[in-house]
Amino acid sequence: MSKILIVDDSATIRAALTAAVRSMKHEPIVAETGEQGVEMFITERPGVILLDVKMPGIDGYEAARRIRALQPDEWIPIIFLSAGDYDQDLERAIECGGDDYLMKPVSPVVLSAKIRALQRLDDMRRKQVELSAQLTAANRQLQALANQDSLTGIANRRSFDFLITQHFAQAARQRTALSVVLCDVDHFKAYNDRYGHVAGDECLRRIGSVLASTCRRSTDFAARYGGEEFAVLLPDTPSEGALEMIETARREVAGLAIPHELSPTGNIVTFSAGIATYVNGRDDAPAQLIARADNALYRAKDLGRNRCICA
Ligand code: GH3
Ligand code: MG
Ligand code: MG
Repeated sequence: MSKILIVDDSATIRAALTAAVRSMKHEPIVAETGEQGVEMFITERPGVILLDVKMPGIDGYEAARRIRALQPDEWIPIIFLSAGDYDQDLERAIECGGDDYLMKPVSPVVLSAKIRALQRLDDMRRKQVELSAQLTAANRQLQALANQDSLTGIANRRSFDFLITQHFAQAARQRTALSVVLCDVDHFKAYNDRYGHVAGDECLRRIGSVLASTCRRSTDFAARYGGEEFAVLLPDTPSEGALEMIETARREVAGLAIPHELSPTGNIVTFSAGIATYVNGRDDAPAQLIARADNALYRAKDLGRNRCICA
């Protein structure tokens, strides 16, 4: 059962339509003028509107226009009722936002069939709107998954590559600093050999979450770069700031004291990091900046690991 709004200035027609709507097991709501019809549309939220064309005050066309304007993104079936010239009125009715047109006197059988047909359309439209909302949500979820590393849950290489391109261009344009940190877990092959890959995976998860949580600013960004390597992007951050950030993360990972009895760096899991900072057009492209960070990382490894070195 749905609410059917009847708008007609004639008491006889209102009574006839009310009876017809009741016999269809719908709930009739009645308005005597176009203005009242618009009001009742707002307060009653009917499922279908039966709208007389000729009424004192605003006519049916104007009432339909106002109703459509109230809900530009919604659709509610409107059937015009008129005694006028069929072809011309029908054209105008559709133009004013109506969906169908009935000649008076209205046959209850025809009215019932038209209401059913329009309700079917309305149901289909609702399902479509719902489906489209589900699709949007699924797309959003997919987008998030495409940018996420499945092991650690932090961002992946793909989103890092995308963001570094953006931030590099912005740093060049606005003459700001952009720091990149590459981190590599120390003696991780030995860790896997000694404790197994499952433990290795868990270790990477814990390091990833330390790096992500050490990113304080909303533009700071940590990603798994590949294997046991992580990358951190720090826009608008000079090398001293980047060093401070990654030292905090390094100490925190060491503080986890994950046992690694084959590691010479204190028999715990540690990582090394290389920092490079773009400033004053120093690098031509993101790849060059990353290469400098990579060189610094190699130096950190050479100097004994478990340390952070600036390029
Ligand atoms: P270094 O201190 O010089 O970095 O030594 P390393 O052993 O960490 O370096 P190497 O590149 O020789 O080995 C990296 C190891 O990281 C090899 C591989 O077993 C491990 N690894 C890479 N990706 C994953 C992963 O997703 N899960 C686990 N468990 N291990 C991984
Ligand atoms: Mg490595
Ligand atoms: Mg390593």
